[in-house]
Amino acid sequence: GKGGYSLRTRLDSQSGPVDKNTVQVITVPAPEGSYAVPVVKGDFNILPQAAKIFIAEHVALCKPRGIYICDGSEEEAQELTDKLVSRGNLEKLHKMDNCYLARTDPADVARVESKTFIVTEERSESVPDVAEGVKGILGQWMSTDDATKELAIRFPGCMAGRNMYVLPFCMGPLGSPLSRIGVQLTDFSYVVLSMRVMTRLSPRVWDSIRVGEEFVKCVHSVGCPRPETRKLVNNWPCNPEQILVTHFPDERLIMSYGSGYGGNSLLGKKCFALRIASRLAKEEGWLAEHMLIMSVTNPAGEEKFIAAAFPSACGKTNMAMLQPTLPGWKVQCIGDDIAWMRFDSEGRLRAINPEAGFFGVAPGTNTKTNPVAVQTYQRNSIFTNVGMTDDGGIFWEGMEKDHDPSVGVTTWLGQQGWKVGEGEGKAAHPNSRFCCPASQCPIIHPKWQDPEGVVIEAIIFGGRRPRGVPLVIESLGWEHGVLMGAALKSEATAAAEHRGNTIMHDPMAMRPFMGYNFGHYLEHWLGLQDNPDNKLPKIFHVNWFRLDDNSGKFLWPGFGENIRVLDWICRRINGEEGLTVESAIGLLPAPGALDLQGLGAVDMEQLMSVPKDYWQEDMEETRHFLQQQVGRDLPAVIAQQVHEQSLRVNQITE
Ligand code: OXD
Ligand code: MN
Repeated sequence: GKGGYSLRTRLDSQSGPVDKNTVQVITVPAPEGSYAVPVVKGDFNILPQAAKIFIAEHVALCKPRGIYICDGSEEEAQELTDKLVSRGNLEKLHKMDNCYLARTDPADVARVESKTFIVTEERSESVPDVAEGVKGILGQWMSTDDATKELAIRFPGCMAGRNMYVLPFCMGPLGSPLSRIGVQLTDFSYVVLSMRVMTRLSPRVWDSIRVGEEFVKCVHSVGCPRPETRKLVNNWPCNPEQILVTHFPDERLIMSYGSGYGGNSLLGKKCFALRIASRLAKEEGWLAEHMLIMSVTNPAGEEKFIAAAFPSACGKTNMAMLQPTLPGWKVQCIGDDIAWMRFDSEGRLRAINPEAGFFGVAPGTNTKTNPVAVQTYQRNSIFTNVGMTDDGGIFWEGMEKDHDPSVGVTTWLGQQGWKVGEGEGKAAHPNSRFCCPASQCPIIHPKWQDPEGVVIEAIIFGGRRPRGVPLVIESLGWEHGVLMGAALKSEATAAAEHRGNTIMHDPMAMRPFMGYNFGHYLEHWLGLQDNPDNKLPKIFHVNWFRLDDNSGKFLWPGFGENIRVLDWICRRINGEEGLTVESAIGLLPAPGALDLQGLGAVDMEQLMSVPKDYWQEDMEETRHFLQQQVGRDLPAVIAQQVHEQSLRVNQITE
């Protein structure tokens, strides 16, 4: 490649005997002489050459004690599960059906954004040209040289005494032209079990590689070679001081070290399906976005597909599984976190969910906020860092009404006898998760695995905005819609280290997941309008979280009642007239256009108001943010959109 990270070793095909009764042994050239390793499961010889080389290079580097080639089968999952149970990494949840609980080292509980980097030759490929003296928040760049050095400190010998699991996986339905394949190497079987839920883990991927399909190379190590020098907590292997998550988009390579937790270790998700994929998408003219995909069907049976981007922990999973309160309406779910979208030959925007499972934030999920998710995770699911009830069920904050208070809870920290309302601290970590197969979702869309994808007709952006931002706004056009996404902000959640009430920028909900320069990303979005054949979806902004200025209570009930907003959006897609009034910040529902029947009192005037002073300040802040953070890479079209909206805001008469 362009001088990128590479071991430059060769596999001279020294694989051992193929006799079923003898162990296959692979010998690879390593810096200090050849290194031999047994294949403890699978047949190395039948793998495609490109995969053999990838594995051999990393065997030479990481020095595992065995190679375990996964096939994704039930039996394999059972074997790995049993082993993790016997080692105390997993605990069976007896009240549920084939469900397990994992407790991590409390030092390994979250995506580590500060240790996450995009590695390219040129800085400008990865991050925008920020203003002098400004710390960029739209991704972090590391030079190839620095990354090579950092990895050389960590990876050599990092899998000593552990198996290297080899996972062939597909993001998106197997065989779909919109899907992409990858191979992950990992030294932690919890990661194998989770990847088996979240991706299509299948030996069919080897066939695709054999016929020359490009695969994303994913290398993951918990960074705990044996004999262990670091005392494990909860027997959870990790190396928090040394965490490093690096992406090499030019080489389609991810190298992640030190963490066993979700986004850091399930490399198909954020690392591949967002960071690497957004780069692929830029090169190839499609979109990889942090968006749910849902379908909404009205009482007349008319169906629309919608994609929606919200920053983490804004209720994206809840919205993807919304239970409409309006009679006759139906919502079905295609995905809750990531959308891959591409215009087809007829100019329709086709979307697939690249994932096969839900990896949802547990706290706050209950039979009221998301009854569908509750049904989905009753079987074949892995819970991480939640509380466990004495009768072998699960518990977390927000589940109080679904829980018998006389039953004790063991907290995520292993503290026994914790009781609701009495126990100190929290039962579950705020970032605790459920990991469950999407196929179990009772409202999963029949087309959720359709290789063609579904046709997206609206894109929704949203965030937690306690002040100033109306319930729903329709953009004035594509460019204005891209500004809505670029200016996306949300209130920091209590789970984060940031102080409450701070509103943080999270452009396109992609701030932690950008795979390349955000200015170029905006150009890419704007460029989609250059093809006159493209049927661009309408763009909206929603805010379920506006507070009453006097009482401080939510102005809008949210959850299932959000169908009323989706109803309006669907009618707007159909081009229904008379539904809007123009405001300085976009089109708002005309009085009476939202179906509010049976809702009780809602202060629509406050909910829809566009306060001049708030928006003057907001536009100034947005302009400043884009200038500072995107700097010279900010497309002129977006700067112009900011300018025009500022002028409109200045003309508000109150
Ligand atoms: C997630 C996230 O886990 O956005 O989906 O953090
Ligand atoms: Mn997410």
